[in-house]
Amino acid sequence: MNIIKGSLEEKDINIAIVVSRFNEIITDKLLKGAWDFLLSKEISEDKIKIYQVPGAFEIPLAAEKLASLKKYDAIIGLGAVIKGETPHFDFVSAAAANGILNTSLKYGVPVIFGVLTTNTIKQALERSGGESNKGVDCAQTALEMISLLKKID
Ligand code: INI
Repeated sequence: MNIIKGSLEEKDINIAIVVSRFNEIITDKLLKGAWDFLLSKEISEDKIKIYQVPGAFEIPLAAEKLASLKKYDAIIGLGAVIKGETPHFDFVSAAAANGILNTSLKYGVPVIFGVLTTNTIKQALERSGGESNKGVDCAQTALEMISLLKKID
């Protein structure tokens, strides 16, 4: 049985990160996690472009424009949607998830879903810290998918 897997060793690649400003205290940590991980894998700083959008709802549009340029090997969307008293949470989180998926499939480029959807800020803090950080996971997923796609034939 031969299982073909992506590696984390791709280095000469271009990555775009779209990070939302809403809940910045969380998204700053996700961004730092992703950034530090990519640098730890010897991807040079000038190969990583970071774009800020107002909220998670806007991530898909920026990701779509970036994907259409056919310049980036992967796009990472980072955001934090925290449940409030209204259904707004459901609309924003569903729009971000669907939009990111659609862009990924439309352009055949990995668009990584790094939007935390939590009930509380405490849960979001737990998932954006030093031990567990969705930004790190997403950067790893980006490298893995870039590598895997090259191996699919
Ligand atoms: N955007 C987020 O990224 N997280 C949230 O928790 C959030 N809440 O709760 O409202 C949020 N709203 C803004 C939204 O993403 C858009 O920026 C706004 O609706 C304008 O399109």
